Amino acid sequence: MATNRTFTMIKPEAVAAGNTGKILDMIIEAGFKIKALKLTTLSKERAGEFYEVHKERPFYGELVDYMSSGPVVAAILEKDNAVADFRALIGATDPAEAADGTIRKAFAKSKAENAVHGSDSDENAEIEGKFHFAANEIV
Ligand code: RTP
Ligand code: MG
Repeated sequence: MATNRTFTMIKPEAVAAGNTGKILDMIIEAGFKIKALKLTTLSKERAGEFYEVHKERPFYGELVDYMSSGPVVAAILEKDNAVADFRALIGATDPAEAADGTIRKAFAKSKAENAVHGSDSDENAEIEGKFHFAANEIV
């Protein structure tokens, strides 16, 4: 995957609340092109693997339970400076600290249930995209 791509998931509580369309609209309006998209449910095992980097953190068990609690929408997005620009669009992890106009400010319920994931580096964007999508599912 090129370095102008990032990976996102719309997290279970945001999908369940019916916010998928509004969140995708904000992403597209911000200039990102959708290169892959799917509705899927993560098993506990897959959610644990996805967030393995946080294995030693106190919230890991809660995070795995949450991310496997219902369908998520996974997507690969393309834009110049995709990783950093998408992190800016989603806002701070804790919605109480997220800036106005960000997706988390608009839709996150709490620091844990915070509506969206965004890759934190080009390297992780590629790993995470490949974790969710086969080559023939990416345009
Ligand atoms: P993400 O990876 O999902 O884009 O979120 P992030 O970079 O902003 O935050 P990160 O530190 O990577 O944490 C991953 C996710 O774990 C949950 N979390 N809960 N209860 C807590 O204190 C806590 N801290 C983090 C959130 O769902 C966070 O997005
Ligand atoms: Mg993170």
